[in-house]
Amino acid sequence: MTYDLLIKSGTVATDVDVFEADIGIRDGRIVEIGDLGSDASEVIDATGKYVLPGGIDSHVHISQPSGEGIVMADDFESGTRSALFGGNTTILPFCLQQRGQSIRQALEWYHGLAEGNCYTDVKFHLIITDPTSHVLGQELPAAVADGYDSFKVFMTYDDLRLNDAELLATFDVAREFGATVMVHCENEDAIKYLMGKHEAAGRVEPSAHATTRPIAVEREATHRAMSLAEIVGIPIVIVHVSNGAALEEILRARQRGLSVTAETCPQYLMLTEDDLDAANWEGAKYVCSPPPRNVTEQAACWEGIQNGSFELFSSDHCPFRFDSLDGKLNPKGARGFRHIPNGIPGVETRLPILFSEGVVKGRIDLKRFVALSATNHARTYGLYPRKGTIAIGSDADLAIWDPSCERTIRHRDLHDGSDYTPYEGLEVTGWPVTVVLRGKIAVRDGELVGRKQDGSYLQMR
Ligand code: DUC
Ligand code: ZN
Ligand code: ZN
Ligand code: ZN
Repeated sequence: MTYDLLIKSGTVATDVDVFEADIGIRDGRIVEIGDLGSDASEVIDATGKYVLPGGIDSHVHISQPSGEGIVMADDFESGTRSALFGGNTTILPFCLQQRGQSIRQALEWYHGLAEGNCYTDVKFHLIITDPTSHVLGQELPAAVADGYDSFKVFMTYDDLRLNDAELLATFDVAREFGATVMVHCENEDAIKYLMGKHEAAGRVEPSAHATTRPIAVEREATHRAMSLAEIVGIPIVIVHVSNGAALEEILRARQRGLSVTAETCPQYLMLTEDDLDAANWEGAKYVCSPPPRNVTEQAACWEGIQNGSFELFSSDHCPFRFDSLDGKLNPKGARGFRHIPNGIPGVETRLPILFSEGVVKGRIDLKRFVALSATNHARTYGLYPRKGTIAIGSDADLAIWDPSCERTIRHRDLHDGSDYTPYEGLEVTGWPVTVVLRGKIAVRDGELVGRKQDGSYLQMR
């Protein structure tokens, strides 16, 4: 058989198996796996390398309107380029319904931004902020029928949050039409109370971001979101879990029989609230929500990764610049913790960090790495088995990793539109050197060869 592309002699891993094999690709799909000779238009020698499913990052913010005229540091072009260099072939960014906007308007605008500007495949989650009876009765069911079958809701932020009645009503639409709901769990009233206390005491520096959003704020909201899901009778995804207490709530809910999918992110393994104390307002570089915690909670998150309590490991890439550019992008350095946009870049560093800190340091094996980086995302959001695995018939989305490549993470080497990385100076072992998107080489030995027209929108229905 002749292949368009043949990847020879690599160590292939899925979420259940690790084996030496060649992978034969034709018309963008994997057509054979085994000992396949050399009859191909192009051959990649993967001896000594790991051949893994292309990463799927199911929690990414790109070009999301962020209030106060703030513009995110990544559009689809830079965001998907950065994702690609980090070993990803699919990302799932959020299409925000702004208050007063129809879901159709939001989708048209967001598709317009993505069209022709993606180096990876993409599929959108919706963010529902305005669950009027028209939205819940007509717009959302129509969107779900068109394949927009996952949405995020927020319990915090004035511009985004839903109250409990709105959460229940939105969950009910998900139940009726078979959509997947992701919830950002933080108690807004408690945050507001603490913000008032902090400001009255003159505390406006970045570290106040962490102390106004303590663990109890997240734990309570996590419990409440799951209780509401239980009342409605839907499965639920709890995103960006930052600590052991929230995870314990999740385990208890599972014991009661609720289906909960749990996600954590690199920042909760690698950063702490002490990073927010950095001098010269540089603590703003670590402002994300929920905030980084402490080493005890880092260990709890690692344990959840190791024992399978977390199915998903996502970046929550939400990039803002630290310094402003042409006055257009609200800088992270803006004075007053309330005005620092919440979110940090990380779509390119997610997998190298998990590989180095997880696989190389012996905390997880390669199969768990694949599950956390790709397979479980595909299963959770309806992309499996087309995406997220290495199998005959699946899209040939592959990342070829050099497991012994040693690198120091430097912002200047990354490909996103922000002006810093929170992981500057972190030494990692292992990097995805070649990335294949639907059978086309997109990154070859660290060089971009893909084009921004190569990514597709994943219309699954
Ligand atoms: N929630 C996210 O999911 N990302 C960034 C900020 C936030 O609050
Ligand atoms: Zn969130
Ligand atoms: Zn997010
Ligand atoms: Zn730069």
